[in-house]
Amino acid sequence: VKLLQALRQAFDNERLFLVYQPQVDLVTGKAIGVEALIRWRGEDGKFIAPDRFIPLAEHSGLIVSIGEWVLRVACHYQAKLTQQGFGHIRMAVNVAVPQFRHPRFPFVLRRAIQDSGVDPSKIELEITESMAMEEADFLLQTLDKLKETGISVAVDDFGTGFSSLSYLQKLSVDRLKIDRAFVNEITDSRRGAQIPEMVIQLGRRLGLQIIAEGVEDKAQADTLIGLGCQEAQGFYYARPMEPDPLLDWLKANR
Ligand code: G
Ligand code: G
Ligand code: MN
Ligand code: NA
Repeated sequence: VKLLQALRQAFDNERLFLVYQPQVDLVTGKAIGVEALIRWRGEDGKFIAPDRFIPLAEHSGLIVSIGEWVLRVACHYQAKLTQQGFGHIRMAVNVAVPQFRHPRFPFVLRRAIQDSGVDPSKIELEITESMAMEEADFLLQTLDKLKETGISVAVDDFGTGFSSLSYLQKLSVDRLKIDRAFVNEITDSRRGAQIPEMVIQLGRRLGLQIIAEGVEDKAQADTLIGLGCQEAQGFYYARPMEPDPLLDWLKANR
């Protein structure tokens, strides 16, 4: 309860901010996108991890307001990137279940796009695999409505949830994000590569793009390239950065 109160205050006092982690084309190594990630710096200067406060925000419903703010800031930042000559950079934004379930969400999304002037094809919503399963029927209806705006959709943490294959075929998603737990084991043994390999093949069959998250070294990147994975995100390429350092990084990595 105390942490939730502190979170409310931090949100009201604008002590939440976004960092952006590059996503690259595995073969060329060039940036193709970024993921917006929320950060909270407490009054003592220490960071509180999103893994701690996002679940709290979800249970309390505060995530609906926070999520709207995240979406608006991320859209504005993509529009700024476009002005700076990085219009091709896709902006991935995490969306929590209560946000998605909120009847106003399609409206909130549309307004964030309009107000920022961002090209909606450069906005990608990340929904978690568990959400995709639990909310399958609801998602089926909502996703189509959201996609009318021109955005794309990725399934985050893919491979952790044993999703049924039938929903993947029905849902209009564009990309699967291989969970970093699998990427972490990919070079351990032949077995370690089996799930990523399967996900990549599944993506190919279903016409979905694949991005691997949590890539931390060259061996992992090379293995993923060998498996036919297109895109990656992880500390090997870049850590999440604040807007100005990210722009510098993009300029240096053009
Ligand atoms: O940035 P970090 O790796 O610490 O993020 C930890 C978790 O918090 C991840 O699962 C990520 O999806 C989630 N997260 C980060 N930013 C946001 C956000 O803006 N909204 C939601 N719903 N989750 C986020
Ligand atoms: O669940 P989601 O994909 O939204 O979470 C992204 C989280 O993964 C962020 O908190 C980010 O800080 C973290 N992350 C990004 N790259 C790496 C990496 O290479 N290794 C590890 N351990 N975490 C990473
Ligand atoms: Mn994510
Ligand atoms: Na993830």
